[in-house]
Amino acid sequence: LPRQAHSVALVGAPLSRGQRLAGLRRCQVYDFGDLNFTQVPNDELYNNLILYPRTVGLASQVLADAVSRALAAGHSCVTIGGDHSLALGSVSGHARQCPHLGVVWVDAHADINTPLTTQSGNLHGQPLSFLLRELQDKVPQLPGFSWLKPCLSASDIVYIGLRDVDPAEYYILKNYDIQYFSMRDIDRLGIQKVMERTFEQLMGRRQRPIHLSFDIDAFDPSLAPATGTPVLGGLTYREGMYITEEIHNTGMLSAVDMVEVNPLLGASQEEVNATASLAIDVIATCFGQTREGAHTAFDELPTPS
Ligand code: HAR
Ligand code: MN
Ligand code: MN
Ligand code: MN
Repeated sequence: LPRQAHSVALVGAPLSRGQRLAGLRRCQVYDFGDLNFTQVPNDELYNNLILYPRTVGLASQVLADAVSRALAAGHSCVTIGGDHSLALGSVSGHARQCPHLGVVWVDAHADINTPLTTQSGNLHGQPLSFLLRELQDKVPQLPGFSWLKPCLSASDIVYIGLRDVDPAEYYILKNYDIQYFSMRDIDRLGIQKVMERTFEQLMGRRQRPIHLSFDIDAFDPSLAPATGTPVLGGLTYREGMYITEEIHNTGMLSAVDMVEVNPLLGASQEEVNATASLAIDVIATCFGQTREGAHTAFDELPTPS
């Protein structure tokens, strides 16, 4: 059973064509390992609305191969975006190695519009519709997407942090019985119960590898201002750390996406830095950083001579 490996592969995925603002790049963690995504020439709108289908489709295909290779080599894989359309690739590549994975999707948004329900035309609001088996009769074939096979069932997904859900997305969540914990649910239950129920849903019957897809806009905009679609009333720092501590503690974390950190959108360098270091704390906590300090070895107190 693949579980959290003791080495981590970092894949930089500077994909920005799944939304319409320029500038989404990976956070500054390492200066190497960005995939080479190319803008497909003459990438015309699909249906007069959807932006860059061929560019996003091709980049996701390249990312799927990279994630799959990293996992096959025995690493856990962190994909540093980039916008959330890259989950098309990271989840597909992960599922190639771990067909029974479960997804924890931490986000203000549900990102499950179909190409026929999207209002914005941005693909970062749609990745889960392409990945979900149950939705395939509702999803048209987009140019650049022929490689993509749906690899998730509705019961394989749990959302945390929702507070900006479109009408068609709400219809999908309800009709396909997808488990979600909105900010309101976090207010009611508290983050501890939310995490208990998350793992009950995903691992109640058997252990399975976890894919954490973490959109930085899940946090409150006061903490993560440098992002394209901030929504008031998001996660506190403590809730975010509790989520990732608990995910680490399962021992089953296999892949992480960190997405929608956009340095061009901070009002100041301080805002950009705050957003980036928050993203770093999320990733570090996923891999064992604790608020109690237990991750740093310390063997012996010095004795006065
Ligand atoms: N639901 C809206 C749409 O479909 C907004 C989604 C966008 N934003 C994101 N994704 N950052 O989580 O366009
Ligand atoms: Mn998202
Ligand atoms: Mn979002
Ligand atoms: Mn550990």
